[in-house]
Amino acid sequence: MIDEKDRIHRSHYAYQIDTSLVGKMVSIAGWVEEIRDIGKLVFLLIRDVSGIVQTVVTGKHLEALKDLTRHSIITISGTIQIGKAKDFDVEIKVDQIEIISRAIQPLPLDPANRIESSLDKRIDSRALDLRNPRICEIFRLKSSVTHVVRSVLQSERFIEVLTPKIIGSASEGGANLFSVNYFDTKAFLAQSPQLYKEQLILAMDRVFEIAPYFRAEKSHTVRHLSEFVSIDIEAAFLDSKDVMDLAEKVLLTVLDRLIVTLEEGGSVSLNKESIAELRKPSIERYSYKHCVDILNHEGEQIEYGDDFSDSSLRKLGQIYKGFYFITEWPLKLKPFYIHEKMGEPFLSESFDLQFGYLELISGGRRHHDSRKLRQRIIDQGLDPSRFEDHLRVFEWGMPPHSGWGLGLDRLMMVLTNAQNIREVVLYPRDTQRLHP
Ligand code: AMO
Repeated sequence: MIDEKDRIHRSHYAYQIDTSLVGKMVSIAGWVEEIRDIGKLVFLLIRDVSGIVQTVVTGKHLEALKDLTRHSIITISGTIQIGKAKDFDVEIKVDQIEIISRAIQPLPLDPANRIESSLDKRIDSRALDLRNPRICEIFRLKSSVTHVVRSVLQSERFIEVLTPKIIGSASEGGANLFSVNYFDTKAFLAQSPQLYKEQLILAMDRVFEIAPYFRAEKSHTVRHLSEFVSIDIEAAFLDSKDVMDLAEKVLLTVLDRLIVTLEEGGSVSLNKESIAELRKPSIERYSYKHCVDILNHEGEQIEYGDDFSDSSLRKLGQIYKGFYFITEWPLKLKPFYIHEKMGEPFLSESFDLQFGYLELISGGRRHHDSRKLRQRIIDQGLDPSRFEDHLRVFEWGMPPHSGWGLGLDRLMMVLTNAQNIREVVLYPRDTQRLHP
């Protein structure tokens, strides 16, 4: 039988080591962030996912440190004592030490950030990059954000679903599709859950999905990836305004929860003031027509019906900082499933949610009449025979419905003030990157 004293296991995470434990034996496990050799003793700074602890190694235990490299995985048992270092109230006087897994030297990057690495280099070695607590925090935050979104939507009676990612025909029109060999035929990677989420409200009334989607985006920008995560909702008997209200509720709840997290001192990668500044009582709504007028007034030359170029959106983003909706886009700029505005057939019951120049959400009311939907597919130059599986569902009693898709990665850019979407995606995929 193994004597309990000989067993090295983790009794505490770093964040739990404090003055209340002085005189107690603890065992921690983590990686060596720093080795400070001052002769008769060595200070090892051990980091784990929760924080950092100082440990003091003396006497016979120094032998174990021969060949020890930074970032090696180590377990340490010892007694907590009051420390003299200004950064640590307490330290662990080492009684037992085991080097579990040695890290090579030199490592491809220094997660402690003493030597700065480019974003590309960091992504090349992402697993190691995440040992930087600021970077790891972005992804902990992303996990909290999806948690909050889920709880808001579930409290509104939405059912979480997962729709196929390998599909037989395009969901958003033909462009930007990745094709894959699917046994003896050709399949595609889903660009969005659009058609499935609409079909599901036939019986399920309200559905949402949080999942990755795939677009063969040729342009290399700081806001487009070939694989991105979207939060999609679809709801029966709600109109465009209703689902805009819901988007606003989701967003403001996310901001409120983040503000609470920050007040509790819970995040290193967020700035409380900047999040609080984003949290307005409500989100302004401007019509497309209003935005065209404003932009033309600012010297842009836009005809009603034109889409906004990148430079127009950047100008608009300078005028309307923070979150705002652009509503009632020209119908011709919107996908076939979007419903026209009642009484104004050239406009649509649609909206985008912007943050400055960045589009975060698009959504709107959908067609629920199968004949109109078929006609819109034809009008957009698409082949209705490719949509038969979808169109037949609309003959089984389809309720009026609306929905939206929110780019989670783009939302994380806003919340963490990242200038490049690749900062907030673990393993980004783009025209130039398929590894790691
Ligand atoms: P849309 O194509 O506008 O709408 O996509 C919805 C949201 O997803 C995000 N997004 C992207 N993020 C990163 N990289 C990309 N290549 C990328 N493409 C889109 C954006 C965007 O606002 N079916 C509709 C939604 C709906 O009407 O319900 C759709 O897919 O934040």
